[in-house]
Amino acid sequence: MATSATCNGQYDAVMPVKRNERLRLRLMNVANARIFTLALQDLEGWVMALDGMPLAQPEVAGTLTLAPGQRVDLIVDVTAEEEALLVRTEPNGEGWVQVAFPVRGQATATRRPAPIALPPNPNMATSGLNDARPVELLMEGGAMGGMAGATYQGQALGMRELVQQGQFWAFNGTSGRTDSPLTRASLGEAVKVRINNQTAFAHAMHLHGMHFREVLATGYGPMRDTLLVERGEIREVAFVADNPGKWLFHCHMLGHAASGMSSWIDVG
Ligand SMILES: [Cu+2]
Repeated sequence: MATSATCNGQYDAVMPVKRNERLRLRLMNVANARIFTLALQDLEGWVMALDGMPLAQPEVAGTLTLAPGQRVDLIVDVTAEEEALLVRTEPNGEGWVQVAFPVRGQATATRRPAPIALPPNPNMATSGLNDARPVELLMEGGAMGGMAGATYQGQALGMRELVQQGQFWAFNGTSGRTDSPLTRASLGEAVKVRINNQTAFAHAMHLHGMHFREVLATGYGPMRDTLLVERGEIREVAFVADNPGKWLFHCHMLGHAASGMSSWIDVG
């Protein structure tokens, strides 16, 4: 049952709905490694927020990719006559029903107009990102990664010795969390982290304490706290260090985090 996946703790989850009913769905990927590829069927939906941060404008929901730790808030109208679905597509192309929404009766005779944006959260204005200080994050290791070795608990170890310690991955040549952070930011400083995934796997990089925006050729992406970085990709995220503390920055595939992919950022 390699393709089993539950919803609210249930296989074959069923949620009865009414025709023309408006639902607010919050999808959270709480799997520890699986990347979900989801789509609505006979439901018309809008993405309202990502990782708890409202979008400036709702976006029509197409294919939804959810890496471990990522969240998406949807507003969904039931357009089906008999049954609507949330469908999951596996990497091999197979389609599975993640949730079935049988239609029982009608909520209203006509549909409501498209939703307007949610009000923004505090601290969503991210001015100063253009002048952000660059920080490098090189991700290495894992099977087929070709990593020769890394520093672990202050010692330079070869790959075989790392594996004996349960370590498979490294950030900037170091496996696991250390006393020194990835970077120290002063309060209010803008920082951008260039995430260079030189492994043969995708990783869901998750920042605690603050949200970031991806640096794109067209500007800045939506505010979120978890970014899926595919194998071989280089992606950049920028944020204003506006929350004092020591914040984890780690892969949200928790087996990866436990075996080397864990770091932290000091804001003070
Ligand atoms: Cu990972």
